[in-house]
Amino acid sequence: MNMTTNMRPVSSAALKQAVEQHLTYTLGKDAGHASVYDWRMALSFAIRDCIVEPWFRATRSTYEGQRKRVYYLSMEFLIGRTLEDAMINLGLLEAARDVANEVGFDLREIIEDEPDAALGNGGLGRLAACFLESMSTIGCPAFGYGIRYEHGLFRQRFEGGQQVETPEDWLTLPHPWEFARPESAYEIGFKGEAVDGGWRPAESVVASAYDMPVIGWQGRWANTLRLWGAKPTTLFDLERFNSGDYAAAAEPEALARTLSRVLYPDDTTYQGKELRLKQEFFLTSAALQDILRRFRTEYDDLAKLPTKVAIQMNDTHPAIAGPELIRLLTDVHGMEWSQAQEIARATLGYTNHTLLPEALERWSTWLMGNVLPRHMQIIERIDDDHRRATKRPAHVGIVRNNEVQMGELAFIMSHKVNGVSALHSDLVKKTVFHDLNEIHPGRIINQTNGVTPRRWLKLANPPLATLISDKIGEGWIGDLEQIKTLEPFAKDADFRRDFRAAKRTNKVALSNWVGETMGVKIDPDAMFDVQIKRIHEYKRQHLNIFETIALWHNMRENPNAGWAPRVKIFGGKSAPGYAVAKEIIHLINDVASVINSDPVTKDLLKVVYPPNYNVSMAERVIPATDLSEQISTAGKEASGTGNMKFTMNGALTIGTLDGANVEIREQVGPENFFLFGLTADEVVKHRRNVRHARDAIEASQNMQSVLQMIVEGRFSPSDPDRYHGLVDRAWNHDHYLVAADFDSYYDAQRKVDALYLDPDAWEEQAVLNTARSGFFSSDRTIRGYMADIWETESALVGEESLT
Ligand code: F55
Repeated sequence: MNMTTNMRPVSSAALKQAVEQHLTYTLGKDAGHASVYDWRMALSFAIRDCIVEPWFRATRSTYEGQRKRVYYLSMEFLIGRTLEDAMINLGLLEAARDVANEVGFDLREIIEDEPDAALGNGGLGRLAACFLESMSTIGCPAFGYGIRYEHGLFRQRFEGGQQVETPEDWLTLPHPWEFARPESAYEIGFKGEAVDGGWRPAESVVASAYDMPVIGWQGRWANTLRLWGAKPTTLFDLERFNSGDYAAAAEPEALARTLSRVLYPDDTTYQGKELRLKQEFFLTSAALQDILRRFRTEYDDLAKLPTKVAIQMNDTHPAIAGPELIRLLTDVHGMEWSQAQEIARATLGYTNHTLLPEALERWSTWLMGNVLPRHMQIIERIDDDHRRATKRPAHVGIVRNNEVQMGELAFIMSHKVNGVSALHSDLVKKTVFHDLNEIHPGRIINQTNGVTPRRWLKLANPPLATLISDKIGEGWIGDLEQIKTLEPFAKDADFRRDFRAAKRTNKVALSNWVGETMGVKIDPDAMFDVQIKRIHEYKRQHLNIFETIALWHNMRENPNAGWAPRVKIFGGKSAPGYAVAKEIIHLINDVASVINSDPVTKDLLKVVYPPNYNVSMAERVIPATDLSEQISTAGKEASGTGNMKFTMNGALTIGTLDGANVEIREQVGPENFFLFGLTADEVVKHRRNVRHARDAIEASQNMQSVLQMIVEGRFSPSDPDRYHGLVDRAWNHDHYLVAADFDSYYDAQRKVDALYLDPDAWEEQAVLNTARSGFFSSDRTIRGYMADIWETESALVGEESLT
């Protein structure tokens, strides 16, 4: 079979030859003894070879065209697997399948041998990965900058239903997608003292670059993800070694070893830990030094920086970029203060991903002054300048209560600040940055998130992707707006049948996987009702499990009332130190074991919670989902991006008016979305009533029964008191208004039941969800950033490709 990448046709035979060459000469393995790992490595190298040329071409074109470059600074890139994504974007999947079959392996097995690169916690990190892919697809010249964590997000196991964390070790085996660039290395200082217009650090490490190519759809363009690994500046402090202080002599090595060792596993609460601040500065300083070095090889006037460089800060984690850029421009390159400040501001943009107060980064002035003394001075001067220029009173500003407010710093040092959904951007203006918004009207804008349809539809859901392409051609893959041409087929009974068949194929595959990995039998004809995301009180997995208990209870009371059979599927990790989230996990698992062994409801209800939810698990579960749970307390979920993936894959959503749910409902039509719950405004008002939970529970027979069953120990018979704390919080400290929304949620679920029992009506709505998901492509989001923040243009305008 002949496959065409953009560069040149690659036949199965040619690919096979390339794979065998790598097996022999790169890996030194004999085909007769090669394992799945060996074939995976050989195939990865062969595919990687196909990326290198377009990668070079893109780099050359950017240099030659003197194009403006985008630099996306992020502490997290939640990439998942790379091999299949690369093969899909290069059009080599079928050729690879032939090769695998010929050498006696199943391509799926080879693909699944690759560990996930889990260099992120959740939505923020996965968004960064989708953005990289979209920037390559669109031809936006860009670099991602991040940290090459040796250990990504921890692995999750359940022991007695409780979360246990174990270290993740994706880098134990060689990583075929990276190119080490030891020649691109920068010294990163810490501590010491600020001296007259400069800084004498007391410790330092070296940031050493590792590059991963990021190939866009059809190989039209490729960008680079540059991850920094920490290396000791000197292996040994010789002076200390010679004086006999052996432990102190090894200190530089110790710091370097810890710096890029592990990803902080918190997705909301910031911790104020010194190592985290050092990691943030490590990433930011390495990136900025690299950016300025590259700029200076091409241009001589640093004043032109904002015309050729746009730097985006993914949340406040790299917000030290403001002071660091000023420091490099002034202390190192001799620019005058006010010009440096202007240049930095014109270059930087800041994306806000949360309003939760516990997530807003603040560093004590003591810690900041100790770890980054020169930056502390610069921050104070930025703060003074801003206060004077805007006549703000002394008690507001970046430095408040002996803490550096990183949100305020990022805002003041950026020319644009964006939220990630329409509702969220609105709330950003009204709440966290209310005052700054009045001082700088127009600086806050919205860029609603999106997800890449290559990974989240074409890769994850081959049955549906093929069906769509058969109907409307392949144009939707590179231009998701085209998917709206599917809309008329919602009325076509044959198409609905095929759409349903594609979903069923995915549900059968998921059922088999659940059976094999968890030993629980689930029925592919039951409704698959899914909530997968980090476990957090504001995301309200407890609302979902409470409703599950009520449903089970009512099914038992009246088993023949015409219930729609359901499988409740949960997935997600809790931050290791988040006790309440861990308790919710425990409860879900306890409820699952009771319900799954109940003979009365065995054909009506099952609850499954596969451990260690990650990107690869999402790719398995989302295409098999009928109902998407997006049930956060209104005003708390900045956007959500899982919600968009489900919509694309033809799931219906049950959700609150929160984050991007609002826009999903607008796009798919309110009649094709199950809405429930209080609005963001109502939530604020409701909380003023201190009895809000008590009143709601007393008015709800269902909710009372649920809490009664839990408190009696129905789900923890060996330890009946286990959930007394949880139930007490439901009555008395229900910050996320579970009780207030419970009845409305329960009722909406019964409407879901009714629709599911009418397959034709369900399928019509499901088709419309997919057909109207065009807005949620991250290609659209990136075009928005390019136009409104980065002021860059695609390098591919007027060109089909680079060839
Ligand atoms: C990670 C580290 C810290 Cl210190 C704080 C937050 C995080 C983090 O992972 N945040 C996160 O994932 N935020 C999410 O960003 C998504 C992309 O914009 C949103 O869709 C989602 O609503 C938001 O919670």
